[in-house]
Formats: sequence, structure tokens, C-alpha cells
Amino acid sequence: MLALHSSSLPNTASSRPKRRTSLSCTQSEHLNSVRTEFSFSVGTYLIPHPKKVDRGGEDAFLVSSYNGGVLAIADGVSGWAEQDVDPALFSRELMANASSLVDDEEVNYDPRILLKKAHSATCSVGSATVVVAMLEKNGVLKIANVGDCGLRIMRGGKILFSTSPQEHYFDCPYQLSSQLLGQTYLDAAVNKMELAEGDVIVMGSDGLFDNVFDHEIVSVISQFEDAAEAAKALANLASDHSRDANFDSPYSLEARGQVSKSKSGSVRLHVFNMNGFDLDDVTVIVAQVVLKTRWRGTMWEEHYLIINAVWSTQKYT
Ligand SMILES: [Mn+2]
Repeated sequence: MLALHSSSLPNTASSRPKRRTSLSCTQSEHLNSVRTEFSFSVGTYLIPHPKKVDRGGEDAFLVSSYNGGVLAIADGVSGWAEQDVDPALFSRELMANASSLVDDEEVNYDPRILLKKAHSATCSVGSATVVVAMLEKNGVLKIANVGDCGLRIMRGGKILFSTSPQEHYFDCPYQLSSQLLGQTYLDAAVNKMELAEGDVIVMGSDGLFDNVFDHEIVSVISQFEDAAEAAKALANLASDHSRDANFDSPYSLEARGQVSKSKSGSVRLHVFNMNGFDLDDVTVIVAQVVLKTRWRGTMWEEHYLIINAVWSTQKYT
């Protein structure tokens, strides 16, 4: 079973202009009556590991419309299964806690503080890599990343920004953990970017970035106007590549590089991984940056008509 989630952040009815009964307002009143706010149009797609389909896999994610929008993915570290711990419990609880804390006063639009509070509220045993992005209404995106989930920002068909994976050594990423030996919010890589209308964010678990090259992400994004369709296409591409022994994935290239570095063979690698297989959960979030127009008070009727026409042609709101 594939889990499909697709949503557009709500464009509330209250943001729509009200028709004015009198045309007595001044030009300056009109200028003050309109302001624009950044928001996301979001599509998500999750394909669990083929052997974990019945349990839904071990990735978890959240999409919130709070402020300009909040996106996050957590990937439960699978090694916990060897200790009879379901790796999905920690990642799911972490995301559930983050979801309920997005509007917390202390978080104050800071994704690193969101990770701190969500982590300390999580009681499950386990650990997870995690990436969080919070968009403010002025277009500033704040990102916090622990481990090898990732995020790309695309503008004009090019990648403008990429997170870098954090790992202790090959195949052992930084992770928030129930154990003291894990990382904390203080280890998160933080970044801040000013976004523009039309920018596209691609966020994924390592199941995406281990199996799909950046140039392929650019190519797929250019083929779809709808964020949900783009997310589905990227997840399917990652899944197809992970099952294709003849495809040299980013992960398999990295694995080969590690072997050539390790003459003693001290780096443990699964042979099937080196042949190109990297079966994993795949989670993809695609978010297109959109401008919402909000209204304060009254406005000229003429502008109501023009702006309304623009709305009706927007595909992402
Ligand atoms: Mn993974």
C-alpha cells in the first residue's frame, strides 16, 4: 500500500476582499489595504520500504500551514530493529510532537528550538535523522537539519541551495536519539534563505537523495506544475532506482568510494548496496512558494476585479 498525501495550504475565505459599497476611500487607503504574504503549495508522497509496507515504513513527516508553512521529515534509524524496537515509533512521535509545538511561544519560528522541544517531549526508544523548514510570511525560510535527510531550494530551474548530510562515518548519520550518546538540537546545521515567489523546495529522507541525483531532481521538477504530482514522480523515481541493480545511484557511488578508501576492509558494506540497491523508505515533500494577497479594510472595486482575476489563474493557491 502506498500512502499518498497531498495538500494545498489553506487559502482562507477571510482573506478574500469584501465588496465595497461606497467608492469614497482615498488612494493612500488603497495602498495600505493590500499586503502580500509568502506561503507554500505542498505535495507529499511516501513509499515505504518493500518489506515494511504493512507497517507504513519508518519515515514520518509533517506539513503545517502555521505562519508561512512548516515542513519536516524524520527518518527512524533502522538499526533499532535489531534490539526489538520498532524504529517507526521514535520518528512518528518526534513529528507528532513537532506538529503540536509549531506555534509554541518559545519556538518563535526557530526550527532548531522546535527540534529541541519536540525531542525532549519524545518518550519512545529509538532515534531519527530529521530536517525541519519554517517559512515566515516575509519569505524567510529557516532550516535545521540533523543527519542525512535533505532539502534543496530551486529557482529558475537551478539548485540554489542544498543541505549537507551530517554523519559520524559512512552509513552512520547524526541522529536525535532517546539515548544520551545521540545528537541534540545543538548539533543541527542551521541555514536561513530568503525565498521568492515560484521557488521550489524539495525535501526528502535519505531514500530520495541516496537514489536520485540532483540533476534528475531538477529535471523532474521542470516537468510538473503540480507539487503533488512532482512529489509522486520523484518518490517513484527513487523507488525505481533503488530496485535497479544496474543503476549507479549516489549511494552506490559513495559506497564504492568508501571501499577503495578502506584497504583493510574495516568499513562494513552490504554487497547488494554496492551493486546499486538501496532499498529504503522514500519520503518526498515538494513545496512551491506562493504569494497570498491579504486585505486590510476596504479597497477600490477595480482592484478587487483585477486581483480576483489573478487568483483565478493561479494553480497553486
Ligand atoms: Mn532512510
